[in-house]
Amino acid sequence: MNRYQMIGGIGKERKRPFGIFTDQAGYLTKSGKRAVIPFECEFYEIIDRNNKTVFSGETETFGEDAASGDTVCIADFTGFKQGGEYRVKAGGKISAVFTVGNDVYGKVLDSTAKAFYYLRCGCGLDEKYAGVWKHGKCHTDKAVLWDDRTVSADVSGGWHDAGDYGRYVTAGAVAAAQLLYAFRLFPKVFEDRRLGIPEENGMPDILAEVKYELEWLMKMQRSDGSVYHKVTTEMHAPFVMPEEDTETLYLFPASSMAAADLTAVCALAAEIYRKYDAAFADRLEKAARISLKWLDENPAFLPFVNPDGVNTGWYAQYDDSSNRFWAYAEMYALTGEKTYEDKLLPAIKKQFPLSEFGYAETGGLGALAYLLCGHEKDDVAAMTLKDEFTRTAGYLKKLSDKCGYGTAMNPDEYYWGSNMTVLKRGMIFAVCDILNGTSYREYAARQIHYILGCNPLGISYITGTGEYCSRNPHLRPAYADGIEECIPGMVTGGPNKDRNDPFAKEYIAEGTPPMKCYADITECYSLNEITIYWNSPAVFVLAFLCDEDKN
Ligand code: 9MR
Ligand code: ZN
Repeated sequence: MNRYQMIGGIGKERKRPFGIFTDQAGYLTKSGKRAVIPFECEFYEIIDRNNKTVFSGETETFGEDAASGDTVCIADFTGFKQGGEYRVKAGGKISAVFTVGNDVYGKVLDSTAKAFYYLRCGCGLDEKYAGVWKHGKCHTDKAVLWDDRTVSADVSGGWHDAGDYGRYVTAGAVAAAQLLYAFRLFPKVFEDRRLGIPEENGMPDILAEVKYELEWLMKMQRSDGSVYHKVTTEMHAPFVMPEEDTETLYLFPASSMAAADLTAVCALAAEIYRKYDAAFADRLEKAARISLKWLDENPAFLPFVNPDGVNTGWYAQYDDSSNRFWAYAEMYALTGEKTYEDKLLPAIKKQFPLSEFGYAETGGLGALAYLLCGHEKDDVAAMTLKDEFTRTAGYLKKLSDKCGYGTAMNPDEYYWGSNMTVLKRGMIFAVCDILNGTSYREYAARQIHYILGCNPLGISYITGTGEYCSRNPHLRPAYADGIEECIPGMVTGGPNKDRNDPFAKEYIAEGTPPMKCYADITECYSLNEITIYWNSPAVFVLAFLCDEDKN
């Protein structure tokens, strides 16, 4: 059985229950509050749990929205500041329930952060932490070298990448780095935050969780500093629990992206963990230095090519310059050694995007490392990097204003994992807000509002959050555990106009507006999968919104 014949026949989606769209977690008392009404109407009301009208107003006409194909009106109730649980009512339709208050995103932040625990590999999930979603130890066998079947190594640990059970270095390093930056920029949000996961040396839980991935990443490093690109089975497992996936694990060849990303995330982590666990920080720094040496000695791009017949993820890249830039930037940030700065400065020539926080394009992570570091900086370079964030945020702000649902996206950008793009753009707004003082906060919030239900399907794309949310993600344990309630806190990929899987093609008619090319159906892996690097930008933006200092 493979990805294409998983469950047997395509199911039907649940009926969409709401006709007016809001963030189903809610709105901070002081912040902007907008509901989107996908039809023309003049007035709206806010009703409380007893159906009593507590606020009303006139809608604003937005007109035709290209990405959804809807003609929309906006109910802007920013002026309503009374804490409680409400719905919006207009034209005989209602919205899902939402909260107005001062801590509306804390719970969803907890669940999106804890999602990583549920994806842990190489251990069992204990009932104490995982509750009904506990499971046995998985993927603990040694992995065999793809290129030399006589050699095997222990690379157990880390997080399952996604709905599949593969573990991929570039994806893992970037997800870990986004979480580490969330901690670094919003430490107060995480310092006392208990996620209900095993504790580590008295460090904040978010760091304990990321440590689990970092330990695995270091196992993927070879003694010469090169780094295996991924460890997976030959073919994706069928829809079974992780402990039932006992096919041979393979270690696939090294890539220069893997070496660079490992260097970068270990250098970043070395600084952050020193305060909590000096021995771990020393190991991270050593690992970073070994891989950096390998990068220095191997300046040519070393691609990863999925061998014939292997159907697990590829994470293909055709250039590694943004990854190398990120590696040198983090090493400079960690050590202040000029040789690293000399290597990173020439890279700021814009042959790759400097504000991207992606699993492949990592220029924005390098830019953050340099801008936030405490060492002496080249003024022109620092200005260039900061300007790039500002320019990008300015451009994205315009996109958001042009969209009825407030996403900072062009209508043609809803491709596989579009929710990640929305959230990464939320990160850019948040970063800009931090670098420039406050002016983009509302735009960051709008990206979260869209993810949590202010979208033309009225669905919250985060499992377990909201009255109507993704419930059937393409996530093996979530299907195989037989438990009705889905593992919470998982960000699904979202609308994909290209409908890159046969089930999506069957279920969603050609010509459907991009923002509506989604279905909450397990089989639709190009719409409804989850991944660690779709969750990590959600954690980042939610942490930004939870940071009282930034409110
Ligand atoms: O997230 C990736 C998406 O951007 C690509 O378009 C897609 C096809 O190459 O692959 C996605 O990554 C998948 C990875 O290869 C394996 N694990 C699941 C990932 C999410 O679908
Ligand atoms: Zn596993």
